[in-house]
Amino acid sequence: MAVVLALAITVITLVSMYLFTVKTWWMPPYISEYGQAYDQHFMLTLVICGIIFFLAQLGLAYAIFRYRDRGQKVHYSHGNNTLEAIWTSATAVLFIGLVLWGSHIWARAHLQEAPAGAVQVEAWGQQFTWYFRYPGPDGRLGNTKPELMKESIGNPLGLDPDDPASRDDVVMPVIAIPVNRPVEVILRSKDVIHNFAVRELRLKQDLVPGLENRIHFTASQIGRYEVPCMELCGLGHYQMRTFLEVMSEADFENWLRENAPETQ
Ligand SMILES: [Cu+2]
Repeated sequence: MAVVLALAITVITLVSMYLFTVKTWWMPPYISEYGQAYDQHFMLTLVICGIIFFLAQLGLAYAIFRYRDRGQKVHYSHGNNTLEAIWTSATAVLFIGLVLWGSHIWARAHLQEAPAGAVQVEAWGQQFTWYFRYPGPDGRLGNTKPELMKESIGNPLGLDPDDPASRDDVVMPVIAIPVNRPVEVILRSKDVIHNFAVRELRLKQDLVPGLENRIHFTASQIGRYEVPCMELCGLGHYQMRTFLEVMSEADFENWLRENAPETQ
């Protein structure tokens, strides 16, 4: 039995290593300025963890095989405190080190301010749908009021009709952006925590009720990319998805104009 178990662990280890090495299931190519740095850091983490995984699993298989029951007398072991202390601190140093090493990539998208002139889009999460708001020709996102939020009259975000800046705001169920231009997305939630994630941008950020979380990026490839909600937000979470449409500058201007509200 021990021999079978040791063999099974070895086979599972080798198959897992193979799948990662030939990249059987892999990320789509990146389209943002963070892609290269993120992918490099991801590979570094994967290689380090892969080597540790490989050695640990083979060690386990070896121990199962070597110390299998052959009718010998059982020897009781208290373990080894020194070894435990060494590998626990080594793990801590390794993981905290990887986080510190990679944190500047994260900070570029999440903490640094968006470049001046970035296209602003407000992204709203709501169980279980997305809304995206553009400032309109005046370049200003108008006031919103929670008490005015009403889907049935076409005002899901509670745009305030008394604020002139709100009147030209464009509200859409998909997010369109121009290619090769900096975009700032302001993330807000109407109810619970949601998560805005686009694999191709290598970006992921929570939408937290009461906060305005900002991220920025420049998309370099025209196309249509999935935007799933990446935070389990309730029963309908699985259907909370929309698309990021990266367009040429001209197509984007047209799209905004076509979807502008009638009352101006
Ligand atoms: Cu959600």
